[in-house]
Amino acid sequence: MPTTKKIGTPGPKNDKIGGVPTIHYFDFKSRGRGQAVRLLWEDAGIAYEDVRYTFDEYPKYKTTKIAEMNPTSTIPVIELNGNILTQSYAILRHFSRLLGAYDGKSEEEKFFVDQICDIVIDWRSLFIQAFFSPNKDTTYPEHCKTCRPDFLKAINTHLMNNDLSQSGPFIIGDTFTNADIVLYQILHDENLVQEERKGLVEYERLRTLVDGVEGREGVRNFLGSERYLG
Ligand SMILES: N[C@@H](CCC(=O)N[C@@H](CS)C(=O)NCC(=O)O)C(=O)O
Repeated sequence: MPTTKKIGTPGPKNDKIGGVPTIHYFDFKSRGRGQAVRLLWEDAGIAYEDVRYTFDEYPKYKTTKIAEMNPTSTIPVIELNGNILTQSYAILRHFSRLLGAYDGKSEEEKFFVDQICDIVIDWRSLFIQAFFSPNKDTTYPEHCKTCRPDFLKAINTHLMNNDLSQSGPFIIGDTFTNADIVLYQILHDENLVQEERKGLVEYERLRTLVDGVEGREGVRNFLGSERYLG
């Protein structure tokens, strides 16, 4: 049976999004696409219900409950007021719009947010392919030597060169967006933010971004709480 936990106390931000959402996702520490959605809610101070499936029990639910809710039969799946939301990046953008936050203001800023998010989408797909491969012992080290540095360099270069990134730690300087969340989450899941950012020594701009994300009140409280599972 999946575990269900109520997180937080419903407040004004829940009113803004129209209730208390439920997330269905793996019980995979504080990792994965679903965790990016949880992190946005944690940052915003949104109460939610956290339904977690172990990797062993998930196949049974994938073909039943999850398939009934989501035609692609993948997670995360969100329930909110009888509506079902699927596709994690669309979900993040949806909650950003509902909250009137987590996005750029001008078209130029919004484009840059989406552009970095798109790179992270590509990166995560290749990360998952290598990390969950039956030949992980060879595929993941290979990923860490080849694809991963390419993504790190590309994003670091974007942030070093784009004027929008110069006024603060985030992709859009002082403005925290959903692209910062997905970027932080892939860096976290690749174990690059742990152990004093050891994995980011060559990428100063990315270290600055990670410090900025972890310095946000909601994120800091989450990381220091028992809800953070590594
Ligand atoms: N584009 C989708 C991808 C969803 C996806 O592949 N989810 C993975 C977990 S992160 C999943 O459901 N894996 C189990 C499966 O496909 O059976 C999204 O962003 O939500």
